[in-house]
This record gives sequence, C-alpha cells and structure tokens, in this order.
Amino acid sequence: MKHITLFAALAISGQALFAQTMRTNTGAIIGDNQNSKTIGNNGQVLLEDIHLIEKLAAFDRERIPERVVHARGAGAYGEFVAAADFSEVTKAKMFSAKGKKTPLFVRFSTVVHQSGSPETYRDPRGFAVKFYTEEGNYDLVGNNLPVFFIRDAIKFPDMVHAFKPSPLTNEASHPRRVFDFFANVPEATHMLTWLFSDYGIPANFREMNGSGVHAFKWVNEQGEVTYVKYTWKSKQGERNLEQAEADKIQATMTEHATMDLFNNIKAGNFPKWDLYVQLLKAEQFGALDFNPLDVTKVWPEAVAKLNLVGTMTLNKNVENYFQEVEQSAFSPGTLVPGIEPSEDKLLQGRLFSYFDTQRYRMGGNFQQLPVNAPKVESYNYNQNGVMSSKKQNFGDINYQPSVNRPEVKDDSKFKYSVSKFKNTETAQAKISKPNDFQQAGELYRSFSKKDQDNLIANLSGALKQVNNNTTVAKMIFYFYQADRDYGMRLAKELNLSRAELEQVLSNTQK
Ligand code: HDD
Repeated sequence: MKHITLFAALAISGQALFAQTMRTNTGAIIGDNQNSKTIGNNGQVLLEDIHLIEKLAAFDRERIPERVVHARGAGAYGEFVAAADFSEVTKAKMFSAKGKKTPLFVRFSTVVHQSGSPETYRDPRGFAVKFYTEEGNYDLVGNNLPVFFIRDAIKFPDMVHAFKPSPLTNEASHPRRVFDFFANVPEATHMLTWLFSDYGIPANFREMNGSGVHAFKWVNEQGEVTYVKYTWKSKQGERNLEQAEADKIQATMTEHATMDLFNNIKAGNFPKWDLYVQLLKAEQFGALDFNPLDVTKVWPEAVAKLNLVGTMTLNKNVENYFQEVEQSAFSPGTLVPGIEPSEDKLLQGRLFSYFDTQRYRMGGNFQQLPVNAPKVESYNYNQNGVMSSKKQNFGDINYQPSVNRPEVKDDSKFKYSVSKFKNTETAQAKISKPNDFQQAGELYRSFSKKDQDNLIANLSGALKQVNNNTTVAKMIFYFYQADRDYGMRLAKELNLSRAELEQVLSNTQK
C-alpha cells in the first residue's frame, strides 16, 4: 500500500492523485507486473503466466493501419454557434436559428507523409469537422487550401502514389516523381500555385483558414436546391511559414502544430474560426466562364459573396490520442437532411472512398466508437459483425416493415432531393469549361512582390530537382499559360530560354 501511494504521488503533475491496483483485462488483481513466472530464477518462462501473455499480445496489436493519406493529425472538441437562420436555403437544423449550438470534434492533419512525419512540410493541411447535430452527424471534410489538384477521383490513387515514397527505394516524396505526374495534369496549375506559395506551409493549425473545397447542395423544406461552398476563417489570423523558417523548426521538432493546438487549449486560449457560405443557384451557372462544380476553382467573391454562418470554438483536448484522434473517422458522405453532395466528380469518388477506408482501418462497426457515434440514437437493423457493441435490444424483430412493430418506419419527408435528366447519355470525358489556367494567373497576380518571389523560389527549387527536361518544360508551359511573367521567371530560374522550351515541347508533340 505504501508503495502504491508513492507511485501515485509521482503521477504527472496537474493530474488528480489516485491509488490504483492494477488488474488484468478480465479484472483479476495483477500479482507481479515486473517479473515473468519462470522455472527457478534463471529458467525458462512459463506459458501459464497469463498476465505476461496478455500483456505481450496487447502490445503486438497496438497498431491499426494508418490513414493512407492524412496519417499525421491532431484533434480537439468544441462547439459551433450559428450566427443566422438559413432555413430558407437548408432544412439542416444546425443552421436554422441564430445562437443554436452544436458540439463538434475536429481533426487537423498533414496529407502526404506517414504518421510520425514533421508538421513543417510543404503539403496541404486537412481540416475535418464532425458536427454532432440533433439530426445525426455532419462531417465537413475539407483542407486549408480552397482548391484541389485534380477534378476526378479516378486520378487520386495515381496522384497519391506520385507524392508518396518510391516503390523502388522508399525514398520520400521527390519532385522528380511528383512533376512527372503533374506534367500531364494542367488542371493542377491553380493548386500548385497555392501549394508552392507560402500558403503551402501554414504556421500551425490554429492560424490557418479552411475550406470545404467542393460545391455541396443545400436543400430546403420545399426540396429546392442551392449550391454552396464553405470557408473557415481563423480568428487567430492566417500565418504561413517561409521555407527557411519551416526548415528551422523542423530541425528540432516534428509536432510543433500538434503541441501548439494542445497547449493553447490547455491554457484556456481557445482557438476560433468563423464559417462562411457562398450560395449559387444552378440557373446562375451558365453565365460563368468556369464550371462551378469544378474543384480546381474557387467561387470569386464577386460571383458569390461570403455569408457568415457561425463560429466554431475548440475548447477541450482529447484524453486519449489513439481512441479519440487515431480512431476518429470522417467521411464527406456523413450528411444530415438538407445537405447533399453536388455532382462534382471528385466528391462523388470520395463518397465511396472514406467509408471504405474506415471499414478497412477499424472494421464495419467503426461508427459505434464514442468519438464517431452520433449523439442521437441511430436505430436501424444493421447488426452484428466484428466488435458489435452498440446496445441493440430489438427483441424478436430485426426487420422492417413488420406488422407486429409498425411504429418502426422511415419518413418520406427526409428523402433525398430529386435531380432531373433529359437528353443526356453516359460519358467518360473531361468536364465542360475546364479553364485550367485563369484562376492560377489571378492568384499569382494577387500575391505581393514578396509572395511572388517566394513562390518562384520554392517552385523553381523543386523543379531544379527534376532530371527530365520535358517534364520541366511542360510544367513551365502550364505556369506560363496562367501568367506570362510567372512562366518567364520560372524559365529564367531554370535557365531555359523560350526557344529551348518550344523545342522540348515540339519534340514531345511529335
Ligand atoms: Fe481525402 C482522408 C480531405 C480528396 C480519399 N481527406 C482525408 C482527410 C481529409 C481529407 C481532411 C483526413 C480526415 C481525418 O482527419 O481523418 N481529401 C480531402 C479533400 C479532398 C480530398 C479536401 C479534395 C477536395 N480524398 C480525396 C479523394 C479521395 C480521398 C479524391 C479518394 C477518392 N482521404 C481519402 C481517404 C482518407 C482521406 C483515403 C484517408 C483516411 C480517411 O480517408 O479517413 O479515404
């Protein structure tokens, strides 16, 4: 007893002191947690030391597959407070009244590298929010940057392979492979301009903005559809790192952003973000010179103004990283009535991929884990499977419809919205109005002189590591089409004259 009290007194400062006798998984008091049971002091270890076997077996199973992308992340709980009543455009209750509060969980992440990698890499940042609404969970699974590299999910596995380590050497992400892929993806020009500017390395998670990236549908009680895009604006302000500043942090710390979030919340300095929404009706699409469902485009504010929807505050750290952050599971398909996916091809692919990846990582009952479970009861007859633990006292009836239990029913008020099609056929083709370069050029011209200089330095620095002239020429040609000065400056940094560029390009077209 004396020993235990001493142990308790040594517990991490700030935590409640407690005396705790250790027990096995099945509840028996553990007699010795330091010495295995052996034959004599120096003999073999006995298989009958059940506590030893259980302890080693638990250790051997500690890992689950890390996320195939967004493996490194940090999470926290908080609250969303609505700023206005949007019930004219969406029947989602969380947006129906000013002051309405919804609890939530957020996971921020880096994208490309493994779970132990530094948080200082040039990489988009994940910005995934799970709202525990009164009508079930709503996941807004976005990034810090407002656009994406590709516009069709069929390209995603190839793109991620190009960013990930080499299958030959396991060498980490290398510009040689990254640009080898992007030299055939002109629609990436806009996102690459964001990524190689200082926006590509946010200072930390608190001081970055966020975006839902895609267009989604808001649907009102009458079934009318409005297309929306979401933007999160950090109340801490937006701050990025120059490459040299990031390198300096990286020399001593791998998880500066995770600890910044944790320590600020612990100190009561709760980070906040305002959520804005832009609204467009399908009838407005025709007048635009870009496709508004194209994820490589933003909706300029001149086209659709930003409306304040509410404010998110993060105010509670997790108590166990693995259980609450590693096992948190998001999906763009986790939706509530009044919010639906748009026809964006990239989003449509994501609707499959996320649920699939969660089932692979955690098994079919991942939604029963506390961090993932809705706060409202989810009643249906999906049942059994590995680790079924949700209380399911169906009695004798686990099917619907049932004459004996007519009270269990669906509600046609909550059917999905209706899309109409006429005179159309299936296709495997690019979207209409791809307009690959215009917004990239506008973004370049919106940057300050210093931001432009950093972009040119970062991008040319990466392109200098590419050993194939055709790849480099094709990439420069994309940036040139976005903005003449942008392309010319890169060509100069890479010592390529216009004539050389044209020659390389004409050779590839032969
Ligand atoms: Fe994704 C994770 C954001 C395109 C497939 N993605 C993941 C996470 C975020 C995003 C924030 C981490 C969620 C978490 O914290 O657990 N992803 C995006 C955004 C995209 C995007 C903003 C484009 C607009 N993603 C995208 C495509 C696909 C995926 C096109 C596949 C078709 N993403 C996944 C995934 C992940 C994932 C493989 C890995 C772990 C997970 O889902 O939960 O399913």
